[in-house]
Amino acid sequence: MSGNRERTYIMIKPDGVQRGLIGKIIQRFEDRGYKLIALKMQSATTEHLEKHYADLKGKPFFPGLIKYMASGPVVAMVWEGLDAVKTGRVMLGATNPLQSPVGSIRGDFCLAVGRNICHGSDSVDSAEKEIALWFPEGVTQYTSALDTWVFE
Ligand code: RTP
Repeated sequence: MSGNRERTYIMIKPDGVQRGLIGKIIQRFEDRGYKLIALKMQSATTEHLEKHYADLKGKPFFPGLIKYMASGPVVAMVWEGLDAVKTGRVMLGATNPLQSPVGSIRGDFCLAVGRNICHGSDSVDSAEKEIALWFPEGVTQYTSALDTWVFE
C-alpha cells in the first residue's frame, strides 16, 4: 500500500456555505474514498480564527481574512485516508482559484483568492494542530465495512 493513512482538517468557508456548496465538497471527498470522521457547523469567533490563522498574522490581507471567515458559519471536518493531507490540498486546488486546475474544487467553483470557499491543512503537523483546535472534544472512531450496513 503506498501513501500514509492520515487525517486532515478540511473546512468549508462562509462563502462555500452561503453558496450551497457543502454537499458538493463533501461528495468529492467521499467519492475519492476518504472517510469522514468529524463534522460540525460553527460560527467561529474572531479569537478562534486568529488562532487558526496565527501564521498569517502580519500579512496585509489578515484583517480582511478574519472578517471574511467570521462573516458566517463554516463547516469543520476531519477526513481520513491515504495521503489525506497532500491529496486533500490537490483536490482543493491552488490558493488562488485562477491558478487552480479545472476539476479541483476551487478550479470549478470560485474565482477570487479572498473568496476561495475551502481550507485544507498544509502538513500532517498542521492537521494535528487544526484538528485539536476545531475539535477539542475529539473525533469519532468507527469501522466503515459496508456489509453490516447493507445486509441485515
Ligand atoms: P487555506 O489555509 O485557507 O487553505 O489557504 P492556503 O493555505 O492555500 O493559503 P494561505 O497562504 O495560508 O492563506 C490563507 C487564506 O488567506 C486568504 N488569502 N488572501 N488577498 C490575498 O492575497 C490572500 N492571500 C491569501 C485566502 O482565503 C487563503 O485561503
